[in-house]
Amino acid sequence: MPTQLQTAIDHLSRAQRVVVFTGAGVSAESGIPTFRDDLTGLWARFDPQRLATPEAFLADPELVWGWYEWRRARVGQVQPNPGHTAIAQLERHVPQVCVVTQNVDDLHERAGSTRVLHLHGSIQSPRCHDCARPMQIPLADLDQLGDGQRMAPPRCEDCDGPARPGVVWFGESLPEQAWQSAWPEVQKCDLLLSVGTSGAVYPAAQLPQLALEQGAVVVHVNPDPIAVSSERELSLVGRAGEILPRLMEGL
Ligand code: BJW
Ligand code: ZN
Repeated sequence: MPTQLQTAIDHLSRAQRVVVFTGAGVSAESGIPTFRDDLTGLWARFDPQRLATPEAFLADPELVWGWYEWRRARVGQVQPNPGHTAIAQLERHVPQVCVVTQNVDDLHERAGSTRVLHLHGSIQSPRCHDCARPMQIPLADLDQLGDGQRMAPPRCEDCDGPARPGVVWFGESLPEQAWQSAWPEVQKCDLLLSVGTSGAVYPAAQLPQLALEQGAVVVHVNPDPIAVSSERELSLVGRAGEILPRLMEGL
C-alpha cells in the first residue's frame, strides 16, 4: 500500500500542468506570521475588521498604514524557505507550472518561480487611495516600526490622496487580471497542490474544489490534516518546508 506521499509523487511525476495554490503557511517558516493560527497568527493579536477593510483604513489611516509598513519591512528582511525553493524547482520536472498565491509577499519570485499570480495583491506596491497612482515609498527602519506603531501615510503628488497598501482587503474585488488568469489555469491543470492555506477566504478558496470538479488530483500540504472528499484528493500532513522538498526528491 503506497503512502500518501508516494501516491502524490506518482501523480506529480505524470502531471503535465500543475497549479501550486499557496497561502500564508508557505511563508510561515520564513518568519512571516500566518493570519489564523491560534497563537502565532496575525489575527490572534489584531482585529481584521480594524485593519484589513477599506472602512478601517478610512476610519484610522495612521493605524492601518503603520501596521502594513511594519509588515512590508518584515517581508523585506526575510528569505524564501525550502518550501518556496521546492515549488520553484517543480518547473524542472513539470512542463507547465503556475503558482497562484494568496500571499502579498514576493518570496515565490525570489525563490525562482517564473509564473506567479497574486490574488490578494502585493504589500510592496503601495498606491494612492484616491487616484490609484502607484507610489514609490522608501521603507522605514524596521527597528523604529513597532507592530502597532501609528504612521501617517505619505500623500500623492498628483491629488494629495493618502497612500494605501497594494493588497486586497475584505469586500474588495480581486485584481481582475490575476483572477481571470488563475481560473483557466485551474480548469486546465491535472494536479493542484494546495499549500499552507486555511481555505477560509473566498473566492480564492473555490480553486481546489474547481480543480477537483474538472478531474484534477488535489494534494494538500498542511500541518493540520485537511478533510478530503474524493479519491483524487490527498492530505499530506506536515510543514511545507519539510514535505515539499521530499516531494521533489521523489521526482
Ligand atoms: C502551514 C505552516 C507550514 C501553518 N507549512 N502550512 C461568504 C461566502 C463567500 C465569500 C464571503 C462570504 N462572506 C464574506 C465573503 C467575502 C470575503 C470572505 O471570503 N470572507 C471570509 C472570511 C468568509 N472575501 C472577500 O471580501 C474578497 N473579495 C470578494 O469576495 O470580492 C467580491 C465581494 C465584494 C464585496 C462584497 C462581497 C464580495 C477579498 C478577500 C481579501 C482577503 N484579504 C486578506 C488580507 C490581505 C491583506 C493583508 O495581507 O493584510 O488576505 S485576509 C487574509 O486571508 C489574507 C490571506 O491571503 C487570506 C487567506 O489566508 P490564508 O493564506 O489561508 O492564511 P491562514 O492564516 O488562514 O491559514 C494558514 C494555513 O497555513 C493554516 O491552515 C495553517 O495550518 C497552515 N500552516 N504553518 C504549511 N509551516
Ligand atoms: Zn492620487
